[in-house]
Amino acid sequence: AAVAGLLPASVLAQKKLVLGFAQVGAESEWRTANTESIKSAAKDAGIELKFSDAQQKQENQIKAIRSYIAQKVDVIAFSPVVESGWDTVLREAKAAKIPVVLTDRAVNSKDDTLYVTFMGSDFVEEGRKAGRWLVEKMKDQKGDVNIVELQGTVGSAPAIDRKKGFEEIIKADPKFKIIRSQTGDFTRAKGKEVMEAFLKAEGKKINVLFAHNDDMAIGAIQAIEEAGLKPAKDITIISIDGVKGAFEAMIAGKLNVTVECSPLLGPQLMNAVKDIKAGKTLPKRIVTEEGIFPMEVAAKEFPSRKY
Ligand code: GYE
Repeated sequence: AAVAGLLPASVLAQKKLVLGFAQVGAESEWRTANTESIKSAAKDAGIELKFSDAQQKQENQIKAIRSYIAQKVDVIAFSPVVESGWDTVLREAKAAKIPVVLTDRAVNSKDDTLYVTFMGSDFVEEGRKAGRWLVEKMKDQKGDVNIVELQGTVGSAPAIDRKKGFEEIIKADPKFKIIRSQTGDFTRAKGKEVMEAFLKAEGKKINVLFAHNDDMAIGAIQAIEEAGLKPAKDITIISIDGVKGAFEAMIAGKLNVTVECSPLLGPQLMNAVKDIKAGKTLPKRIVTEEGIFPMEVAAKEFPSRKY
């Protein structure tokens, strides 16, 4: 305050808002696009961004949040790698009177006063969309439909919710059977590795792959080809995100469908930061709207894809 007294009002008015953002990592094309969206939106909004990458580790995110509290940033935002275990650090932020915004992934804390708002996709609905597409595609199939599932990061909101939404839809018909389900941690490398193991164990029994994100599907496509099978033909492949890599795979005839999940949360987040500092009340939940893209429309849609 002593220093502020020495500054002219015009300079004070321009004092930049500071946002501390604790990112999950750089595990996927989705995440890279999300980071890019946040960085460029901060720049456009004239907000000073402190950014950290937790390499998919909760302890790193907690450290980053604590350092933002110590630096007294105006707002903290983060995309929680897993759902649980945040109450202590969120209480610390609250005690320091620093508002917190959750972006992309949710926490399962019972105390919703620990954050201002949660903006991001409805992951359960994404899982349902994947399930509905499959039910329609296989409606004339008489025998069992054997599904293998590549789950996202264990304990993360998108992995939990996408599984839940997908199962909710397919359980209506007992012919749909999830015969293997394992995490591929949302990465291409792990997606490939786990798919190799699935193929080794189940071979030609596998009819469908449901991957919780495009990157794991893209890794799995490689494994399927290396096993001498045709992706999207011998094995129907469904994934989520709608990144460019998925559109390329669909155009090449190797992926059947992707459910959209938009990572372009940057502009919305910067608006929220400004609104919070202006004393406005935000809705507790801001849901991203999104669609679904089967391979038949991939070539037409590709030029207008932004991530
Ligand atoms: O689907 C995946 C990323 O949290 C929605 O995280 C996000 C997910 C996205 O690694 O590709």
